[in-house]
This record gives sequence, C-alpha cells and structure tokens, in this order.
Amino acid sequence: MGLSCGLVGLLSCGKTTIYNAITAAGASGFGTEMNRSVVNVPDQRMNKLVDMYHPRKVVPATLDVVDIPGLRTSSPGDGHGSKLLGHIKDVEALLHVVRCFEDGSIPFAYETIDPVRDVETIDLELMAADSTTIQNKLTRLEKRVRANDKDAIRENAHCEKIYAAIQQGMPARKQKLTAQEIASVYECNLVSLKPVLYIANIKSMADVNNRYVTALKQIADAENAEMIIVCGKDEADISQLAPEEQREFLRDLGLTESSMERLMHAAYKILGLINFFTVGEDEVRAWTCKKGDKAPTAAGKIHKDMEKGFIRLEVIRYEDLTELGSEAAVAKAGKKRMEGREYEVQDGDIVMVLFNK
Ligand SMILES: Nc1nc2c(ncn2[C@@H]2O[C@H](COP(=O)(O)OP(=O)(O)OP(=O)(O)O)[C@@H](O)[C@H]2O)c(=O)[nH]1
Ligand SMILES: [Mg+2]
Repeated sequence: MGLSCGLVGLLSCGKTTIYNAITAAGASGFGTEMNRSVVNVPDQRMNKLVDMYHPRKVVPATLDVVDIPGLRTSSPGDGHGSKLLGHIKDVEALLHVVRCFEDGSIPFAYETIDPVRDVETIDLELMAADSTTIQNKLTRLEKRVRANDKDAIRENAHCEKIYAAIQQGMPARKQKLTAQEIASVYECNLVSLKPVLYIANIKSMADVNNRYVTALKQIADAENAEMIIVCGKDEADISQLAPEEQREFLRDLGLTESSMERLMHAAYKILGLINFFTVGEDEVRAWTCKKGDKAPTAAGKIHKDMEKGFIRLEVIRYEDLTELGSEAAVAKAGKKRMEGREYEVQDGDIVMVLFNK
C-alpha cells in the first residue's frame, strides 16, 4: 500500500468536496462512512521513461487518500470524536481542510467563518486523544520506573514533558521534539504529531486573497507547514471531465495544475518524499521513499527480500539516461554507479538491486 493521507476538518467544511476534487471519485457528501481512494502520483519523468522503453506495464507511485467524516463541535476537546480519531491514527499525514469562504446558504459547523478558531478546535480534539494515549503509556511504565529501569525512566520523562506541553495547548508536532523524545512516544502514534498540510477551501477564485485565506496562511507559516488553496466545488466538478477538458477549465480558473497535482507536491514536501524508478521492457515503475533512506531501505520498498539480501545498487540518473539516450550510453560515459548499503537514494535515481535470494 502507498503512503496515506487523511482529510480532517470541522463538520461540513468541505472534506468530501475536496476529496472528490483530488481523487475524482465522485463520492456523495451524505452519510457518515469513510471514503478511500488510491490516486496515481503524477510524475512527468514517467512519460519520458515510457517513451524510451515501451514497457508492457506502467506503474506510477500512488497515494492513499482517506476522507474522514467531520468532527462534531458540540463540546470540543472532550474526545467525543474518538472513533473518528481512530481512522486518523492510520494515516501518515493530515490534510486539514478549513472553510475559507462566506455563504450563509451552505451549512457549516458554525455560523461564522474563522480559520483560527477552526484549526484550534481540531487541534484540541487531536490533543485530547493524545493526552489519553500518553496517560495510558505512563500507567504502563509505572512498574518499570519503580524498579529503576533506566529506559523506562527516560521514556517516562519524555512522555511527561510532551504531556505537559499538550496540556498547555501545544500539539506535539509544534513541540520541536528531539529524535529521542519522538522515539519515546513512537508506539503511541500521536495524532497531534502527524505532519499537517492545510487546505483552504474557497468558493471561487475571487476568494484567493480573502482575509480567511490570509489567516490560514499565517497559521501554516507559523508552524512551517504547507498550505494549498482549492476551489472545492468547481475543482470537484472539473475532476469529472476528460483530461483535455480539465486543463481548459483549470486555465479558465487561472490554474496551471489540478488540486491533485498541487496537493501531491505539497504532500511530498511535508513528508520529505522522493521518487526513484525501476525500468525495463516489462515494466516502468515509480517508487516512493523518504529523503535520506539508505539503499537497502529503498530496495525494501520493491521487495522485502531485496532489503534482507541486499548486495548493491546499480544507479543511473534520470537526467543522464534521457540525455544520452540508453543505459549502454550512460555506462559508456562512465556514469553508471555501483552503490553500497550507506548510499542515500536520490530523487530521480533509476536503480537495479543486486541481492541474495
Ligand atoms: N459552493 C460551494 N459549496 C461547497 C464548497 N465546498 C463545500 N461546499 C458545500 O458545503 C457542503 C458540505 O460539504 P462537504 O464536502 O460534504 O463537507 P464535509 O466536510 O465532507 O462534511 P462532513 O463529512 O459532513 O463533515 C456541501 O453542501 C457542499 O456542496 C465550495 O467550494 N463551493
Ligand atoms: Mg464528508
């Protein structure tokens, strides 16, 4: 399964609308069920590779997008949305949709529009869930702490610190945690630690610079997060058209990329992801890994056996291949490399894994 992102936000903020814009799934906004789609990650480089190899099969990288029904706001922070929060645990990044347009005729959780309040409300829910999770962990640690277990004492201290900051209203993702602190709460899978990408849902392009969008941008900037602006309803309609028509309508809106493409770029950025490729006449395929992943880890994305029995990686650069025209030409130019276990796979690497079966 690919990487997964979950749409969260207040009741009726436009999650399902944005979900449809991103996935072209045409899901109905009614009902309280979760929607889930796998979308292909657009990567222009794939087209070039396909032209070169004419493979029997083309497999792009994918992203799982999950549409989670809205959190009720009746009594924010009481953990009421805990069932929904269970779904949030399963995703790697949160796409936080915020209503950024005024229209009294479209129902919404509140009567007014206020991105600051909305973001705080969702953060409160996330932190309420995390408070419970951390408390449970602290209870589990008690015995070992009393027995003077060093690891338990360290984990206990980290948990106490994170818990205290959450009580002060600071989501874990904003706490500038050290790698050790993160390791101590790893098994808690804290929802307020998940990276957030903000999506400003607007009604028309006239809203692009409205005060709500500006307020949300300030929130995003303050926590070094990404924000994309999506004209929810219009882009959901456009996603149902044929690809050529889509471009035309997007241009009319003043957009060069679809909301899905904008989202992908931002999601790759917040999650620090890169694509590498495997090529051949059988298959041209894009794979996703984290920036900084070493060669065996990246190989493990292709097959677990390749990670276990990893010997080395043959690497050529996408740019070299497309410039020189063939793998043989790249090798002749001395640009085919052999890399070992310590090599960090780079965006645009074309790899072949040598491994012990
Ligand atoms: N005109 C317009 N209407 C929108 C837009 N975004 C959402 N809406 C409307 O707002 C209402 C709620 O949108 P949904 O996408 O269902 O909201 P939601 O966040 O999925 O709602 P819940 O899942 O119930 O929390 C629907 O009637 C949408 O048609 C938009 O960009 N423009
Ligand atoms: Mg919905």
